[in-house]
Amino acid sequence: MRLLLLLLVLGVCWAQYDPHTQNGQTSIVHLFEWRWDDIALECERYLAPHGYGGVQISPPNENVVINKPPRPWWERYQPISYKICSRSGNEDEFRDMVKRCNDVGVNIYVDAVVNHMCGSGVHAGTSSTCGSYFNPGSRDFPAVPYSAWDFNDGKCTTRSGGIESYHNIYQVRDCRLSGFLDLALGKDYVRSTIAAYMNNLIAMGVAGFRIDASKHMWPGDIKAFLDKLNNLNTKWFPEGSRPFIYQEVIDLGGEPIQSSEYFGNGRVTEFKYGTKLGTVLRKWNGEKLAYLKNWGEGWSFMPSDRALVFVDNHYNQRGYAAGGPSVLTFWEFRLYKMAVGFMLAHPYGFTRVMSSFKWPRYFKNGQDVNNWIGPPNDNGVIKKVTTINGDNTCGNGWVCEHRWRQIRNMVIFRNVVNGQAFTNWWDNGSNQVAFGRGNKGFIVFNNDDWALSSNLQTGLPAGTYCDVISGDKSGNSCTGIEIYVGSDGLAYFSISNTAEDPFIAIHVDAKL
Ligand code: QV4
Ligand code: CA
Repeated sequence: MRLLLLLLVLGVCWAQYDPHTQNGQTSIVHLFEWRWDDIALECERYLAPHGYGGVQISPPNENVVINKPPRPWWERYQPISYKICSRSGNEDEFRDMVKRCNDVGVNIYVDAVVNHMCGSGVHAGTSSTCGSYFNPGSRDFPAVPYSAWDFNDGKCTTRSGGIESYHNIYQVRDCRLSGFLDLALGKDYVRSTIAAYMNNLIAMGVAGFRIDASKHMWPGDIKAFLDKLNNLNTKWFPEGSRPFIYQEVIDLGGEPIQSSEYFGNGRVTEFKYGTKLGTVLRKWNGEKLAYLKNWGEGWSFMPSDRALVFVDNHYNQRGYAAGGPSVLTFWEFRLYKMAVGFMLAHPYGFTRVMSSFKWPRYFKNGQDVNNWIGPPNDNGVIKKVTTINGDNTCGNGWVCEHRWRQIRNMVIFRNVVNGQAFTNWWDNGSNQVAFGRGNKGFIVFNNDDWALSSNLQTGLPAGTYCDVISGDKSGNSCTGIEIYVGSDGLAYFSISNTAEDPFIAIHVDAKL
């Protein structure tokens, strides 16, 4: 009885940290700015067959339209109402996407922008994705509805009404972030309204939420609306499943607000992860791969079971401050593939892969002045993701990092080694390292300026393995490098420092 109670309590406590991914899948992908009809197709034709467990989608609710063609991507972070109506599609298309993705075992996670509405300086009118009227000046959002009572104007004590210091926790929570009208989350009406929006999505079948700008909401206020959420739809999820929650808190240290304040509500984005990994792979500040031996909590990251990790996100890939210049992106594809490969091989955290669109980067005084530019579009209508024949890459300006062979195969690697310990670490004291995951997988990196050639203990059963970085296993042959593991678990690795991808990964599902 006591054990049962304990299990019950544990089960309940654990629930919101569990992404509820299906079929042993262990990673999600952010399909940034994709259309709902394209995501539905991608779930069926690519994500499910290649082991992706879910998709983080862009905010699905109505937002302000900034009429500056090609329209900034960031207009979607200025809500006007909770109608499911955005540049990615309407409610019918949204429902169709959730159903089709769920039907093939790929979950949908919604980016929930609930700290604020649009900017205070936006003109009143109907320039919104569904045409709903709004008036920021009088705090009127009749399509929700919200009115002046529902904002924090009275609670914020700065002269400007905006956040002036990140060292004052009251300002950060109660004042306007970049001018956005700050919702009064202390009010039950606001909490209930937000919960109703999220419950509407849960009923449609979504599996969880990224909570945007969580640092700017009191942890207790977030808890209050999360407590009002229903369990996931039993058409696809086990009875009693709680929505998966990950909160966007940028905590790089040095501020009074810390990620740990939010652990009670769910997971938290670990921004130190990509910042540090980028620094190490770039060999800045005397860093080297050998130092990754105690990667994770050893680097003063949050506990692994609270962390949502990623190499880059939609914000810091554009050079915005959250992480700084060390953050690696698809623009630096060689190091980027190594970073994502390392992340997916390493047991720390729950992993999110980024999938981007290209924009015309243009630097003035070291600043990318085009980083606001929105997704590929025709007169404002988001372009479809086209896939190039014969090859699996994407066209029309979509980068599709998640389809790059090295990344896609490491997503599969992570599924194969799931639950296995971090084992057989090896390093040369410099930038050549290797590690295994129990007796299921092994990975070797060479980021030195000279060749790697070593006999290493892989921990794997004897046999011939296909390197899933340089190629694929197809039938009983391998289109890339082959690795021979002896009966003692040892294998010889040779990686040139000028190799296209200077790393090798093998696992038991790619054994020939
Ligand atoms: C401008 C000035 C402000 C001024 C304001 C007055 O810059 O100083 O106070 O006018 O009205 C856009 C513009 C921004 C403009 C603002 C208001 O870029 O210049 O302010 O609109 O009109 C995204 C973009 C923002 C964008 C926003 C809304 O990144 O540039 O702002 O969408 O359109 C902190 C937080 C963290 C947050 C990050 C941006 O701790 O939580 O700032 N990150 C998340 C998302 C991010 C998103 C938001 C939060 C906001 O990852 O993508 O902002 O929802 O670090
Ligand atoms: Ca706030």
